[in-house]
Amino acid sequence: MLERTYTMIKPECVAGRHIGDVIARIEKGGYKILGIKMLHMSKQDAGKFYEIHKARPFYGELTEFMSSGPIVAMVLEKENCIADYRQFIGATNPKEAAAGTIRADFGTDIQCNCVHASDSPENAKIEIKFFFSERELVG
Ligand code: 3AN
Repeated sequence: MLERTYTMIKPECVAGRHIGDVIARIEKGGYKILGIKMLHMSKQDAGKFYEIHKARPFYGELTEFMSSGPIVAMVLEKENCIADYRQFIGATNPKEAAAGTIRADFGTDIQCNCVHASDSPENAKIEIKFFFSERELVG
């Protein structure tokens, strides 16, 4: 089934000038970019976006980090996009990510792991809507 996922290039990866590297991997991996924008989230925005992690001990640190600099937000489309893309980017901890994945190659640690990816169809819908209107996505 043709699916959409939400991904974002995190602040440390943007600051490290890896936007082009990550986008090249995504395109070569067969993912179609339906929408793309660069923005700097406020701490409040980051808090809302990561609301599902509110109870986790790293929530404060995570929202601080995600609002520390600009991010690149994207909507991707492919067959089985959500699960495939999570496999494609590698494990949350870059040290455990499979060789050749985006997180293994450009991530630093569990927080600075280069990219975010939606983890379910429900969350993909919510996350896409958080950043993009339908008008901002190509058909
Ligand atoms: P994923 O991004 O692979 O779905 P989750 O859902 O476990 O991973 O975590 C969401 C985000 O929270 C991660 N992308 C990571 O940046 C951050 N995170 C997860 N675990 C930790 C941790 N132990 N310390 C700091 N940040 C963490």
